[in-house]
Amino acid sequence: MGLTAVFGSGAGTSSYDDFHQTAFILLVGSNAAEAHPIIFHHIMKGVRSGAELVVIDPRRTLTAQKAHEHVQIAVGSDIALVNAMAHVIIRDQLYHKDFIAHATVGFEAFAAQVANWTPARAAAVTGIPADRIESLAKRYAAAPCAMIAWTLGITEHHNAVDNVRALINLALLCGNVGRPGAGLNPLRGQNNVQGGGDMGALPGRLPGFQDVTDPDVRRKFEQAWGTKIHATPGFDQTQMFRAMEDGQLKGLYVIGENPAQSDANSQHVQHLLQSLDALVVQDIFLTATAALADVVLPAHVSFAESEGTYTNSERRVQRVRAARNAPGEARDDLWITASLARAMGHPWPILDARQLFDEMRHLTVNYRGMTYERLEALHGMQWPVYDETHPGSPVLHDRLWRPETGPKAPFAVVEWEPPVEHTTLEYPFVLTTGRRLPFFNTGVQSNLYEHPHNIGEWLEIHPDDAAKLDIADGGLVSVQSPRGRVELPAHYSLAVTPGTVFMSFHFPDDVMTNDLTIDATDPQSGTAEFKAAAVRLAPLKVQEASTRKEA
Ligand SMILES: Nc1nc2c(c(=O)[nH]1)N[C@H]1C(S)=C(S)[C@@H](COP(=O)(O)OP(=O)(O)OC[C@H]3O[C@@H](n4cnc5c(=O)[nH]c(N)nc54)[C@H](O)[C@@H]3O)O[C@H]1N2
Ligand SMILES: Nc1nc2c(c(=O)[nH]1)N[C@H]1C(S)=C(S)[C@@H](COP(=O)(O)OP(=O)(O)OC[C@H]3O[C@@H](n4cnc5c(=O)[nH]c(N)nc54)[C@H](O)[C@@H]3O)O[C@H]1N2
Ligand SMILES: [Mo]
Repeated sequence: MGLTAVFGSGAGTSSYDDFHQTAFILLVGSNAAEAHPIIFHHIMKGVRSGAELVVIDPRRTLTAQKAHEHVQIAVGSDIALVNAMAHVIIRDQLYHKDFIAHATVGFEAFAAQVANWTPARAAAVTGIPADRIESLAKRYAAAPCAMIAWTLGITEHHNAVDNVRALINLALLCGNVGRPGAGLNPLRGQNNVQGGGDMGALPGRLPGFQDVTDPDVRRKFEQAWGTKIHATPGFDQTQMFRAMEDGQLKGLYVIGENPAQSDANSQHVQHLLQSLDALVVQDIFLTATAALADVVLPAHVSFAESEGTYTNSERRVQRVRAARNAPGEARDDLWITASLARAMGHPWPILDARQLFDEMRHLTVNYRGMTYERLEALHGMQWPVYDETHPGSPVLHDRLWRPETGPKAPFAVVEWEPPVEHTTLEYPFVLTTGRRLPFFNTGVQSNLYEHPHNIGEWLEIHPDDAAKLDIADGGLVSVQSPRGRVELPAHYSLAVTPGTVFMSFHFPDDVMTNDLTIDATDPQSGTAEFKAAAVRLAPLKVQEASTRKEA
């Protein structure tokens, strides 16, 4: 959303190689060492070539431990920090005047607003001393080129888009976009998140991010597909659940997702899923969501048994091949979808992935010049690829550096807001949630195997907090938010600061982390504030513990 608003496309602007040649890497709200190991390998390659690495994270993660500087910021205070960095850069005239004049709009209004964000004011909000903010700003501005990368610490907040816009402001200020070693990179969580977006799996977009409200775009697809396309965007996932609340939406078809355990405020989500007239779940495992379904479509064809393409965080489209045959009568998702269409009276042929790819690339400028042959010969290609002689695009928005005119990149005025749920005497701790290296999301794909680390969920708590509450290391605690309560062992950790606790959401069958999280969402992106909820903690004696399983 944030990148689209500024540059017209929602994708990382540079390549993994740019991490190797950059002078400065600002990694914000991202535990890349545990959650993006491949990109982190590229980041560390850059560090070995001399880049300075700064990690902004409320926790001292594995990633933070590898950084030259760890900025251990208060949860939900990134905008205050970044606005103050911009304040210093503008006050000391360290910004890129020519780039701003040529390629951007809105600088004056932005400068006027960040003038109010002195490092002293930001220090009070972020917990980072003013002199460290000054120094960070000056080092970022002095770097000949710098990369900014971010993930969920930025986007899983109720003001996610503002968080992203603040980071884009910083890059625009120093001309750190559209040239080698500089760029803005939202690291993609799952192997094909970018590809899903590229294919139009967004409520208002057709393949290639083409806008469904544009009549010319609709006409093109209507001709190709022989069908009428609605001019209004559909619901995003958050809106779907709101529409269920209002009784407007009565049927849901879930493919490859486990929302009963992965969505915030899950008691409420499960209640809504149960109230549907029809819930259809298509998954390779019988998930908690599938357990609530009226119909389960077993899609027993995993990534290792599929043909097709994935698009990664640097917009590189790569071929994947079936490494083994699917078992028994297992069907792939494509076969199931086409068969459903036929059962509904539409004569869809069963196409293979390559035929679909060819259809799509002729309708999509970004993919036009890609063929399966070229993808194989070139080890994947980075979109846009305009024709079959075009080499692909390692860097986006380089036109901002050329004399030609075109849309300019707007600065945004963004105000800091604290997380929706404030801590109170009743709920005095901030719970932030995220990932741990050996496990994947709701655990459906990572909890079935025997593994020494497979020890279940635990709460990370600072020993000072634990001492005050008489919580033993390894002792059982209850964690309660205004929405729900869980019980789990607590472990002392110096990675969190006093007042903040951390849990993953990898073991929902035993500890339903998302019973605690808040479903406040960003109004533009629809993303929930998974990264900040207010909770209270209490030690439990073993005999008091009433585990979910017993219940
Ligand atoms: N091993 C493993 N890898 C994964 C996954 C997995 O489940 N397991 N899941 C994949 C998916 S779907 C995704 S989206 C990615 C996510 O990858 P990441 O975003 O790196 O993972 P998280 O641990 O959710 O959150 C990142 C960091 O944000 C920090 N944070 C929390 N609040 C704030 C804040 O207010 N400001 C800042 N600056 N930081 C904050 C947390 O302390 C945490 O270290 O990982 C992907 N990779
Ligand atoms: N508390 C908390 N909650 C979070 C987050 C957080 O940081 N904290 N992060 C959020 C984020 S970033 C994400 S991405 C979500 C993830 O939430 P989900 O996507 O709901 O979680 P997964 O466990 O990855 O579920 C993926 C499902 O896809 C199925 N699957 C895998 N391959 C295939 C296939 O080829 N075909 C079909 N049909 N199915 C397949 C798997 O079996 C699994 O059931 O969780 C969100 N929830
Ligand atoms: Mo994700």
